[in-house]
Amino acid sequence: MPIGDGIRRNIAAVSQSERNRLRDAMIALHHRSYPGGRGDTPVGGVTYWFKQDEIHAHTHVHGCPAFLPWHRELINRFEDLLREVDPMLSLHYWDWTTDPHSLFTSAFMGSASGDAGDPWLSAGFYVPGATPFRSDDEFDPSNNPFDPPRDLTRSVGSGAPITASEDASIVAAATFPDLDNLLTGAHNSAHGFIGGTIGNAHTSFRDPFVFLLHSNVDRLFATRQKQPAQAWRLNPALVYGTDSTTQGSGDVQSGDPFWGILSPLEPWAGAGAQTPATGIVANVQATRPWAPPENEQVAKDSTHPTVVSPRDYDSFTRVHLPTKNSNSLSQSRFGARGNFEMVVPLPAGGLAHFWRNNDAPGLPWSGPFPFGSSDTYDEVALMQSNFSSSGFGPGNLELVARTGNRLDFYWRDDASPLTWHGPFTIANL
Ligand SMILES: [Cu+2]
Repeated sequence: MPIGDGIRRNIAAVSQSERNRLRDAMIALHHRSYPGGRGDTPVGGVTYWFKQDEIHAHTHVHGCPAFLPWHRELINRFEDLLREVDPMLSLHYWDWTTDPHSLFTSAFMGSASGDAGDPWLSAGFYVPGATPFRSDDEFDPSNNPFDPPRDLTRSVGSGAPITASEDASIVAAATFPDLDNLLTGAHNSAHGFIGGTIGNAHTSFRDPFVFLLHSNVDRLFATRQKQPAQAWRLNPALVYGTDSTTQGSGDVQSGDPFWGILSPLEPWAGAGAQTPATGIVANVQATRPWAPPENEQVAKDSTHPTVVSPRDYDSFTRVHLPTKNSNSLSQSRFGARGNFEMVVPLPAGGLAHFWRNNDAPGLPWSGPFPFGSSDTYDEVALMQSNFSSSGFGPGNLELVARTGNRLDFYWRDDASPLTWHGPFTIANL
């Protein structure tokens, strides 16, 4: 599992040394601050770490259509900050169908019950008895995001909060509103299961574990988008279904804002980015540096390609693309122009056929169509011959696949139903 490949992994499978680097990068974010000082309006000098809680508190994107895309933007930006510290890192996830207790140590996420303690206490993520301090009431007018909270607590339940079959229902959700509903429910249960600071929607982003939890929320959203033959879920115009035209309304100060898919992603878009066309959520506080004097606003909404396209997770189905000089791609005589045909080894074993219709508008690829033995192949060579099952062409596909020192032969009829035959072992060298 190479560090630095950009893939977000199940944190349970990540090495201790990489976990240490992730922890150290989070702590380093508390040693970097945005410009300005505590008494500025809007407040300046907030550390990159405390900024996460400030962002969350100034927007409260929950129970509304923008919940999933907004949190995707938040964690992607957080991953980018981690990579400013250590470019090799990815924001890994907690698989909430598994018991997280092994993560709650003083070397990684802190205690599972009571005070979180180290590593966060000595890093200053919370300061018992601090004055001034950030209270748990987000709407307390004297609350300043510059200040530390006085505590960070947990009361992790036993076992795991969500079952594999619940995850499967989330991924199988027919519509975006169904997905949003199911995933919100599981997410709420996961927050409650960890308990303490993360169990309160107003303080949850004071606990670093929230990013491992939200990476998993995002992974399930992404996994549904990446289901085979559902490419429309990666299309900004289609992914949100009947939620696509929802506008913002409500009020952050009331604790009940409603963020639509048309809403700009706040606070990064700047407090003035909302218009009657996007709908308006009232009382969004200006948040630096996406406000004067830095003015680093970025105007995006949930349909922006960087929000619709997920980052990479280890649980996606993926294929090993050929890296050697294997002729796994060729142009056949199927169709008028000749389709492209490709066969690649699957990481879990077997082979998969893809083809591109070179006569259709948009030149669409189809596949993967798995076939073959369960052996893990290293490379393949593919061609179309003038043998013909139909008797009159266009020609069968012929394939040699190598696993270790063994060469296997497969062939596919050029007549419906286009069946692959094999493996027939050619040689074991
Ligand atoms: Cu959450």
